[in-house]
Amino acid sequence: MKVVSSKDFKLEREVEYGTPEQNQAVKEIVAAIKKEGDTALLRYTEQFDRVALTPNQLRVTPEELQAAYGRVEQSFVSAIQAAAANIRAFHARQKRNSWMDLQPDGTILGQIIRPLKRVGVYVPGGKAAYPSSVLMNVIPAQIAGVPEIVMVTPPSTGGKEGIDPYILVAAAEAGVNEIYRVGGAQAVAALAFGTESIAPVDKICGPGNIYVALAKREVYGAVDIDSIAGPSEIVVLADETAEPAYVAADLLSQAEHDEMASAILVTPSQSLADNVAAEVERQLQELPRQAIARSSVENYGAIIVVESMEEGISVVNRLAPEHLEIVVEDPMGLVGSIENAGAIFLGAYSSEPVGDYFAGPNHIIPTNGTARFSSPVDVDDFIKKSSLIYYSKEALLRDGKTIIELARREGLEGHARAIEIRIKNEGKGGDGY
Ligand code: HSO
Ligand code: ZN
Repeated sequence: MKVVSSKDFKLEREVEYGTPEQNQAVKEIVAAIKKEGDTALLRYTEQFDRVALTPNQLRVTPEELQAAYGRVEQSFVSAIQAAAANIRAFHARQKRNSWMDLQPDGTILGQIIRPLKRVGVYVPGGKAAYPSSVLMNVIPAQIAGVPEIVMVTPPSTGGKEGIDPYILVAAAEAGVNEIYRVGGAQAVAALAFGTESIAPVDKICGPGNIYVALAKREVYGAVDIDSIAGPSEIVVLADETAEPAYVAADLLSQAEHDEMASAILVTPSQSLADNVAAEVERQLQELPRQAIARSSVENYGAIIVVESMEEGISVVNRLAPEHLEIVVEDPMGLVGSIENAGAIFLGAYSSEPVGDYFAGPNHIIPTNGTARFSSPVDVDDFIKKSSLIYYSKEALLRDGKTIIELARREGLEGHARAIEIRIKNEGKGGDGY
């Protein structure tokens, strides 16, 4: 892992928008699903996933869901249950209530908070098929009160046996029982527009490959989508009190996600920098996903030596990382200076995987610098609000002239008259003025 001074560090970000061919393919798939429904969905599933299904095989049966429990360890079920309980408790604190403000003149203003009615969660296959992400998408939606949560996942995430049983168990534990064995852009389009077998949803969330990401962009507007997640990122801000082996392990924990994941150490301590570099190399040798993690740290990783902790903080704020670990003598003393970070882990024992799996906060967190303006997934992502306005006659007569002034300034005489007709009819002396 390269050790550089802050002056030599250049921040490079890449967002994948897909090749023109990929964009074209996704447009075609979405259009076909919209037009042909199940017929196109089954055709693409056969073409891309090499699984031939009939319409009534699309949905996972209750027996299959139950059978998945027999294919996983009981210790896994207990672990998922314990994680789910923590994630529920954390997200329960985010629930908002509708509110009304009744003013002395009788005016009532407020917001009605309602859950979305139907949400679709995409669960990818391949190296990013994480049961933990099922919990992180489903639980906030449930706490928001979403009555219908459906899941789609490619038909062979568990190889020849069908869907990965760990994914099915996580879904069942989270309380999802409407699951369809479809993936890719075709699954996203089916969720957005509906087919004979799958009713359309209001929002689609969950990570996926480039085709899934492009399909989500393509259907956005017809339905809501979550943000398009980039590769995982971790920044560790540490001083000389940090244990190099722990820091190296935490950097590698995110580097192993993806060749394009980014793991960065920022420190004013040259000796910590050198020791972490050596530790990363030592631990890499033993890591099962060495090839992925090595490629990540070599291409997107860095150890940045800064002049001071103040400079370190400013580097962190510019990076705006998905995950930030503050491993210094007094982490609480620094936390107030961190303006941009999706999740902040404090001290030597708050290792990043604690948050990935267990503590309770969501692990779907803004990447690619977007923590500057956005937040981790939470209950608010699954609600909508309606404004509530009640004006009494007295309030309208009082404010009417002001409203008319604003309407005429915009050249909207119809707006002005909607108010004026009431003032004329009901105001003092009949003309209202
Ligand atoms: N660190 C990932 C989430 C995850 N980690 C899932 C393990 N499983 C989000 O950046
Ligand atoms: Zn992770």
